[in-house]
Amino acid sequence: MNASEPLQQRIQRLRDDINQHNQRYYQLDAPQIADADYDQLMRELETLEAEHPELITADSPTQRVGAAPLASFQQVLHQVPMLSLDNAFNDSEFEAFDKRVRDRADLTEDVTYLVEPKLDGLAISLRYEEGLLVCAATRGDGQRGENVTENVKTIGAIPLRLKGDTVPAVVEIRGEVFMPLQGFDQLNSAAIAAGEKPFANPRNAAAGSLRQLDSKITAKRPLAFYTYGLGVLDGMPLPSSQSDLFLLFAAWGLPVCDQISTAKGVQQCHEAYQSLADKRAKLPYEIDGVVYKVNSFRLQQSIGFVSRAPRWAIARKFPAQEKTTQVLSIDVQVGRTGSITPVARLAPVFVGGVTVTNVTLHNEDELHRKDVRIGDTVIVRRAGDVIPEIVAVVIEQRTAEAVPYQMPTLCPVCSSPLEKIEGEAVIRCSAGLYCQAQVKESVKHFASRKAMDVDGLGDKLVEQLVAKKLVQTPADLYSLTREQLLSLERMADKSADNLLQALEKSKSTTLPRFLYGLGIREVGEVTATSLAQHFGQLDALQQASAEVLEQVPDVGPIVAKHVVSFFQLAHNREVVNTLLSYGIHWPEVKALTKTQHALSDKVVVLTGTLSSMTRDQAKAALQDLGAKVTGSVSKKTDFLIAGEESGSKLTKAQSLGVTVLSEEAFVSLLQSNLDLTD
Ligand code: I6G
Repeated sequence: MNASEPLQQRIQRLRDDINQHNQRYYQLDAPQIADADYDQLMRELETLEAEHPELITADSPTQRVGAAPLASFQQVLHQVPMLSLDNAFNDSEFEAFDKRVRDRADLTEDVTYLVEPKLDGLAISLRYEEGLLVCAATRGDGQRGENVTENVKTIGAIPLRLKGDTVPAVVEIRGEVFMPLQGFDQLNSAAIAAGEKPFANPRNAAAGSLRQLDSKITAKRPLAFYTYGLGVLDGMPLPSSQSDLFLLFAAWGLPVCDQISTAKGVQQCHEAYQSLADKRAKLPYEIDGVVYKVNSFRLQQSIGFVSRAPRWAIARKFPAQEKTTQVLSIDVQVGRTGSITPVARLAPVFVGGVTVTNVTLHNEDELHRKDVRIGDTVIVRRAGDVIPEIVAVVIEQRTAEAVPYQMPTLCPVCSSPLEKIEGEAVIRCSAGLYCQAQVKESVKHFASRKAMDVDGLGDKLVEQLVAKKLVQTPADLYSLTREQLLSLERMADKSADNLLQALEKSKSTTLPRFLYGLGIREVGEVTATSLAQHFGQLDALQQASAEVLEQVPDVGPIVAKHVVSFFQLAHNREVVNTLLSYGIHWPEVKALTKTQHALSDKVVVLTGTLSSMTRDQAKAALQDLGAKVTGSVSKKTDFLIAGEESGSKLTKAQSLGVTVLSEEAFVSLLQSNLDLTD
């Protein structure tokens, strides 16, 4: 007889019982035992495993407490890409989607959709091999995410092993990690009580908690999870529909949202949307819309995918939220190039999932057009990740004391005169880098993600470095010493070392990033890329005249003038030379020939508003690569580049199966030689 048999059995029974209680607690919201009794079971299991470490298994509930902190997250390549969803913002956009679905599938009858709330959390992929959770990864860019397995193991709602007899050899479960509202409120109350900064919203709290290098911190955060879909499935046939798949998920012990339903035809879909919109305020978690998916997998397969999203699913977003609040004051901020931006300081108002206290009024014209005055009651709007805005003043509530705001005539930071240039909407501080506000902003810009990407050099740190005069130009960053960093507030040994390492790493860059980081006026990422490709060498660019610069595709007289003036200033030339002397380097720029690039010879249409470049710049960059830019979408169109608020062209492109590129994808395509065609 095997002497360890009873012990193994006891351990297995404890694990089964604990897993069952976890499921009842986290998924069914119906605990069957008191917390103290649950703790007792856990303690017994821990004791037995401590006495017999050879019996510890990867799926034991004791393995959920968190592991040793990581230095960084490893990258994970998604075997099946994690796609995103197209959006519909009103009934008619949803109806157009339904029509496209029926046209593609050649159907006249109503389509059955699975309808689920769109949780405001973050998407994650869970890989189970022979039922055991072996890897959890964030969505990342859809192709590659971060390995957050240790953190995910601490989430009680996520099974470490799938249940039942139907478990496949390999399955990747896609779902949303989120923070329920009650847990979020408790976490934030505790943060405030401890004098720490609270999270802006449950989404940020969930993301911040999941991206902790120390999984013991994640273990303390009240995270939850709902399953929504599938990546890889190996070793069993796919069920016939999305709703059957959810039954399978539940049988495997995965958490499935109890607000999922099916709806047949447009009318029932609208009703399901309205029903969730009505319930929204009472749900224990935040949702920002409703997801519709064609229910039948056979139909889904016949409809297919476009670019980075399935054609058989759509997210119908709830409308932007609006609230009223009071303008407490108006002041101005000084930007990197001295631009003076009026900002309204508001009585804090919770709208669209965040507390809004400041809203930009963009420039003097906008301030006067909206006629926002101190003391006014205003309507504030925020949708999704969009920056909040003042929609209008509630004129009926204006008091006699509310007088129009006068823009200052002197810079609020350095007291130099402000100047307004003919034809420009903005007013600028005339002091250039004598103005400490402009110094701070230019250093922040230089270190930013799209420029030199100095990890860990946040705004607050730059502000301290500039205020203490340790940094006055971007080049000064590279002469910072460990001692200087340690003299800053809240800077520990490890953070100082990490920052020095990040600065060292940033020295290896690309010419477009470096040029963009210099902060030359009107030189965004796209223009920086064009300049780098045209000149190849920094020297050649520095010496170029305005006429020569104007030969670069998206460079007009204004950009050319700014580039020339930038390099004419001795101070700027000195900063560039010092940066190079610290060892900043980049690989040689190889100009791509037109036929090599994924966009060459392609027919491209631009639509919507682009944020990092003008339409003309985008057009010029495309033409330079040999693309043909046309005004309307047809079967011959290869790519539609869709900015914000794209309208009918996007709908048409989707209905014709044209590849749609977001602005981000377009910029990375311009900067690379990837072929994104489906
Ligand atoms: O059902 C879903 C919910 C949320 C999704 C989804 C999602 O993204 C956050 N994304 C995709 C690509 C699909 N369903 C198919």
